[in-house]
Order: sequence, then structure tokens, then C-alpha cells
Amino acid sequence: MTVIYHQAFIGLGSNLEEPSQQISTAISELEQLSQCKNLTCSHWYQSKAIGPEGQPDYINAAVRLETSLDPQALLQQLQTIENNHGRQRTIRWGARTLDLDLLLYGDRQIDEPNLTIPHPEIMNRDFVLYPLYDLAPELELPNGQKISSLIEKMTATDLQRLSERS
Ligand code: ROI
Repeated sequence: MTVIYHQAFIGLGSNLEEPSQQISTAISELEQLSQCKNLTCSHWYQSKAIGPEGQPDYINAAVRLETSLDPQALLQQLQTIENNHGRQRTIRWGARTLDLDLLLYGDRQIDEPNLTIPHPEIMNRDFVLYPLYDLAPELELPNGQKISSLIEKMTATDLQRLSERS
């Protein structure tokens, strides 16, 4: 039987409890997911929090992987990893130990109550666009918009690329 793999992009973010450690562990956990292979990771970035003021800066990154899980099954795996990192879902846009966002799944467009793909905020967030560009400079959204054009359109960014992944 042939198993079909789809390319998925996942955004990672953390601003609590040693964010670099959270991101590093999450990447290992993603690497070990069953029915997923060939994971690659973007550069890591430090970004100012979007959301309520007074939060620590975030560490952000993204990974690309190939998966034979369907989008809902992959989402469930991501939520399990978030929960294992002690993620509390209390304050909207509040600080968090680990956020894993399913950004893109092949060229699928999905609008389900718990899952919208492409992730609706991709085009507004430098901390998502730059890591995606690292992974796939030619990448286009399912509507044909190029990640590189979206980056060019961003006015200011205070994103800082980190030199070391630790
Ligand atoms: N802000 C930044 N800089 N990075 C994130 O990953 C992030 N994630 C979020 C909210 C709370 C919207 N703000 C963020 O979910």
C-alpha cells in the first residue's frame, strides 16, 4: 500500500519557563511523532509579544515536515505536545509555555470549527513569515500569495534572528 505524505508547516512560540528549552524540546517531540518524517527547522527569532502588555518576549520558529496524518490527527498531536508542556488556556493572547500552530497543510484550505488552514494570521505576523521563508523561500499560500511578497510588504519589524539554537 502506498502511504501519501503531505507537507505541513508548524509555527512554534514560547515566552514562559525557559522559552528556548521549550522550543528545543518541542522540536525533538515533533521529530519523534509517528507518521511524520523529514523535519527541518527554521532559524529561531526573538519577538515582542503581540497581546496584553507586560509579557516577556517570545522565541519563535517554524518547522516543515512530511506527514501521513490527516490535518485533524496532526492537530491533536500538536495539542498533546502543548499540554505536556503545561500549556494553560486561560487568558486570550496571554503568555504561554508553548504554542504550536498548524500553519499550512499541503495546499489545503480548511475551515472547521477548531481548525483554519492556512492559519488566518500568517500574513500579519513577522514571526511566522520569516521562519516560513527560511524553510521555503519560494513558498506560496494556497491563494497564490508568495511568502516573500508578504515579507516585502511588512513595514517595520523588531524581530531579532538568534544566532544560536539553544
Ligand atoms: N506574540 C509573539 N511575538 N509570538 C507568538 O508566538 C505569539 N503567539 C500568540 C500571541 C499571544 C498572539 N502573541 C504572540 O499566540
